[in-house]
Amino acid sequence: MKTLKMTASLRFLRAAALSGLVMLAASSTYSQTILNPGFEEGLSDWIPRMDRNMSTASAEAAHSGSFGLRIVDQDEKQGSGLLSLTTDAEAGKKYELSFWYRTTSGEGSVQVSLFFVNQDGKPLQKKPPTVLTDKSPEWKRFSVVAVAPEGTSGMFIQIHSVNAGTVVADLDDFELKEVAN
Ligand SMILES: [Ca+2]
Repeated sequence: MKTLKMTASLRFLRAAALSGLVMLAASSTYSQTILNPGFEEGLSDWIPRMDRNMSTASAEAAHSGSFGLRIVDQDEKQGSGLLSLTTDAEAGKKYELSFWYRTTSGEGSVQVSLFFVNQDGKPLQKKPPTVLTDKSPEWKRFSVVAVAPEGTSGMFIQIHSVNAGTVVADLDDFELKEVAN
C-alpha cells in the first residue's frame, strides 16, 4: 500500500513537472543563447525542477568569474534538477553543449541533457542527448554534440545529479552553440 502511494505521488510529480515545462516554454520568449551561463547572476534564468534545494550558486564553485553552480546531493536515492530557459533551435542543425565540471566530494555523477522541443515546448526525444560526468577532482570540460530532430523549435539544458549515490559537484561556463554539420 505504501509503495502504491509513493508511485502515485511520483507520477503526479512527474506530470506536474512536464506540464510546468510546457507552460514555461509557451509563456516565455525564446532567447538566442543560454542566459546566465556562468552563474554570475546566481540562479537567474535557471529553473529548479524537483531540485530538492540541491543546486545553489556559489563563489566556491566558480571556474571563471565570481560564481558557479554547486550541487550538494547527499541523498542516496534522489538527485538535483535544474533547467535553463529555452533558446532558439532549428531542425537539422548541429549543436554542441559544453561546460566545465569538477567533483569536490562523493562518488556520484551528474548528467547534463539537451532537450529539443517542438513549438508547444514538448520534448521531442524520449532519450535526449546526454553527457554523464565522471569523477574529476580537477576542472574538466565535458561536451555533447547533437543534431536537432524534425519538428525542433527550441532547446534547453537539464542538469541532474544522478539519483543513486551522493556527490558535491561544481559546474560553470555552460555553452550551447551551433557547430558545422
Ligand atoms: Ca562563473
